[in-house]
Amino acid sequence: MQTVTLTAAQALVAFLRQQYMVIDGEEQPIFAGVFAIFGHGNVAGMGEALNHVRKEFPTYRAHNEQGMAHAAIAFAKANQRRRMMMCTTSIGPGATNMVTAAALAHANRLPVLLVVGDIFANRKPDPVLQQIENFGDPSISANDCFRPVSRYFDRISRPEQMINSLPVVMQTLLDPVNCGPATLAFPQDVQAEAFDFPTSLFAKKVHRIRQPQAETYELEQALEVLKNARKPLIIAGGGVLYSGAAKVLSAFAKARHIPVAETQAGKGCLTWSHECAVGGIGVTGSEAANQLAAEADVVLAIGTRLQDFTTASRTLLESADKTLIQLNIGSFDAAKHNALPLVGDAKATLTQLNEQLSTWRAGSTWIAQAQALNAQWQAKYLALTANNSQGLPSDAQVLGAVKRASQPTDVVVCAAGGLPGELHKLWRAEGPGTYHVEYGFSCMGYEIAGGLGVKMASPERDVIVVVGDGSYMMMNSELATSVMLKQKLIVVLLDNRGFGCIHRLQNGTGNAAFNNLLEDCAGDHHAMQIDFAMHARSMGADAEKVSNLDELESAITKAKKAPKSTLIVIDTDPLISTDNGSWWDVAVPQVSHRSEVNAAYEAYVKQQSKQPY
Ligand SMILES: Cc1ncc(C[n+]2csc(CCOP(=O)(O)OP(=O)(O)O)c2C)c(N)n1
Ligand SMILES: [Mg+2]
Repeated sequence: MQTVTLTAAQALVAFLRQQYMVIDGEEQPIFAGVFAIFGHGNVAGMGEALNHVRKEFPTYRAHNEQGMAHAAIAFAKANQRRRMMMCTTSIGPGATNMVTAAALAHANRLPVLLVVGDIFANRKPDPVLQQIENFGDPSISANDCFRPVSRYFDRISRPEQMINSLPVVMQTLLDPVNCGPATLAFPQDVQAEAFDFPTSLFAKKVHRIRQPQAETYELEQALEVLKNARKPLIIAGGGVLYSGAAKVLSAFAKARHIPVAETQAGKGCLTWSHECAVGGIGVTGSEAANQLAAEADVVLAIGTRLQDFTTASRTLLESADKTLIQLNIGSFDAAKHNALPLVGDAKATLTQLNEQLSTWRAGSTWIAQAQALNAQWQAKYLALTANNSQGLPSDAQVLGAVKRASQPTDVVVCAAGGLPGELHKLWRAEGPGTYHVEYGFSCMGYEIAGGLGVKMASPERDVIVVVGDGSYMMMNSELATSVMLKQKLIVVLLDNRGFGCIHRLQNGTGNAAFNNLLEDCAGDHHAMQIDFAMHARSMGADAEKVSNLDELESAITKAKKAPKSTLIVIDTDPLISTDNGSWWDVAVPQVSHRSEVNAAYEAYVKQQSKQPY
């Protein structure tokens, strides 16, 4: 057997560089590079291996491990899970800083390779700096925190374990069902240890994502239901985009007269102006989509995990007179909500359905009704996003201005706060790749770091990050990385002086204003006059504060021409959001000394009675 002597870290890097994917008929390396923050635990071993190949396989230094992993995860999402990155950290806090990002990738089913430094496998110098020391089990380290938030977890305690582990890492990262974070806990002594690896481990490997068709029995069941449907509705989730099924869906919906609503992850499957598009679905959806969902007799959910925001906490899709078909590549998802399962790849299975539905299409009155409802919603969109604010603008009005100043090819990026709801309802997405909202984990602090990953994945597009003051304060340091790496972002920061959406939620559950808006917090809120523009400027970005929507539009136009990242701040009203009449299950206290809470509890019980269980 031919062998080559490499350290375990060198072997990892050599292996990753040989993994390819066919994208649009062209072979491309799967790994675009590495985000690394070095420390003890990776600087000597991984650092040496990465430095050696830095020209062909770039390493990027970020400012926060969670941030860099967000960027890597966003990169994978923007590449429809076909290309990705590795992130490596030191042991201890460097590693655990990345646990939140692992959970984010896990919830969103997005691939990322996390290589976290670990304590010595030989245990000679124990306890080392940053070692947690589990008294009863020395095999446990801080990295065991990654287990529940990884799709694959291995601790490499001998270099030769790589030979078996690496192919499983690839299988996990590329499997459309199991896809998510793969974590290698990599003890620092093992990283640096040499082994005679078989050269076959480093042969070029070209991968493809599996796209299985549905099996006959489930397909026939679904066809039977669809052919008898009078009022069918499609819910398109992120799986449609990952499967590359957007075009097929667009043609299918058009030919079959089926309105299409979208989840957060699925938004952009159709352009907003598509004749079957009815907007977002659920708690943050359009009134058109939600009314159609209430009336529909058959709901075909495609590539969605149907989380509570999509189902309005199970009050929207589950009723005796509705049949739910779950077309999903994962049987775990397909079986949810007592649905008729249709297990298969979205593109392959939609193609099968299309072939076998023959001339069937839903009645023309149903699609006409959908179009009429959508027209009403579009009129509401125009009213809500118009530039006519008297006082501070609403989030919706800011989004209207951002949209007017942007191009159809731009990508909007967001994750948490009030903005994702407003975006889902009111952003006119222009097709796949133009809408990137992380709402599986809705993680504050994803926005700017995520924007960086999106920009690295789509250099030809302008990336517009919209972010609240709360999220910005939680994590903003990858703005400096965007300046250093010349990955230009346009960041629009909506400053409503606090956690506006949680303040509204608190109020909606009968609670008093407390600990959300700065003015309701302990301490001297007058002392909190954060100059966000100055802060961004100090990190090398261009920045300005604008005082109205006209200035905002001009500032975006200017930022689009600028060579580097720009942050634009605008003050907004924390009390206004767009109501679509839908319900979200947030547990209200059963007893309270506040009469408002007691009233909210009564209303809560009424809403709960609409849930099936
Ligand atoms: C890491 C993290 N911590 C807490 C939350 C809960 N949370 C959701 S939105 C929010 C407030 C966001 O404030 P801001 O970014 O200013 O947006 P706004 O609500 O004002 O629109 C909080 C605390 C979260 N989603 N993520
Ligand atoms: Mg805020």
